[in-house]
Amino acid sequence: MATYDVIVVGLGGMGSSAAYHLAARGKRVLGLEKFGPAHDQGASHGGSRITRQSYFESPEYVPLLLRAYELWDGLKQDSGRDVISLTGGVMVGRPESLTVAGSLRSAQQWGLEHEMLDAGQLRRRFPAMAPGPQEVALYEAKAGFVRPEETVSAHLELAAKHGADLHFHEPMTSWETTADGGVRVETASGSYTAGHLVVTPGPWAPELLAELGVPFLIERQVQYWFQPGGGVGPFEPANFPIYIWEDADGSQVYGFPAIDGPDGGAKIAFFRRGVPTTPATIDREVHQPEIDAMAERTRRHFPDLPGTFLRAKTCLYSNTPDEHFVIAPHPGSTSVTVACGFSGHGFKFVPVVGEILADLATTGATAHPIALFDPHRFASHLTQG
Ligand code: PYC
Repeated sequence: MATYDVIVVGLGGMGSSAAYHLAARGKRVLGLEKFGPAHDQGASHGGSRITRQSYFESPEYVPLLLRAYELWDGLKQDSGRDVISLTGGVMVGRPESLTVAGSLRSAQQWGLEHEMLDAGQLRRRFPAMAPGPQEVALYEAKAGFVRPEETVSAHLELAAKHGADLHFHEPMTSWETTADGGVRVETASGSYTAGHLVVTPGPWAPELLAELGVPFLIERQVQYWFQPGGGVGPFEPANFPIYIWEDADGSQVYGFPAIDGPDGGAKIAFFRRGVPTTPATIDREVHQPEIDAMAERTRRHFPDLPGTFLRAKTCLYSNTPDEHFVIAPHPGSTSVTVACGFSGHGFKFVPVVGEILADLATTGATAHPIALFDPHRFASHLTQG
């Protein structure tokens, strides 16, 4: 039976980062992953994820984002991979919308650089955009995108370089605490012990962490790529930022410039409003009425963008009821740490979540502010540990 300091179960965005941070601290790490490296079955794929600092979800995320940005830069340098690019970003909607008002609140509370643009200014700065007369935007130069597959690969490579054992196609079948205060993890091909277990299950949280009592909603989401009709120029990263655009009914779309060259198209997606599903039953096919609905919404904000439909790809969100994360010691065992429920906005935090998980796994505490992510907020049957 092999023995480690820490076993990390799930090597997607969060788990690969945790494995790296732990191994870089000199810990003996085993990483277990159900699929292959940087796979497309969960939520860490699709070529791009938004990053931004003026966080409309809550100003409480901002200190984590500031640290994440430092770590993104370090990851880019250490791995030599293009994991982050800052294109600037606009949060668009009516002034009172969550997207605009929430972003402004965070920017003001934390003194983050930003500009407010009215509809005319937005149209002049980014001619591909067609805001309505009552819409405004918060522009943030430090917004941009991160590359999920590159990021997972970078963390896995660096973790292995620091000595982590990484086992792919080897799902955990069970875990238990041991008499010496550690954990034993079983898989179909092995039995492993460690001082600590970190579980980063992504959309498999309802089955792997049912005892947390968090009412997760696993949601099917679709990412779409369209080739602009009037030429790609206005959508190139130099001319077009990442965006989140909220309509008067509160629905949001988000998207990116054409980041993969002249033929790669520009990605856009609805934020939330997906169909409840499970990783085992998700319909991975994308149907014509869905493409038509996305094209219609796209045309409203960017008249030239729907041009030609290129492709679409499903992914899975793991939503909590309040759309805030779960990052905490396991309520039932001090030798287990959990991170899940990233609710469709977690990837930009990947480096700092890895750092937090390494803190919790090695010392039981972290200096990062994570009170917002305590699972006790959902589970009335859990007693405060
Ligand atoms: O990660 O910031 C994000 C995001 C916004 C909309 C979709 N993802």
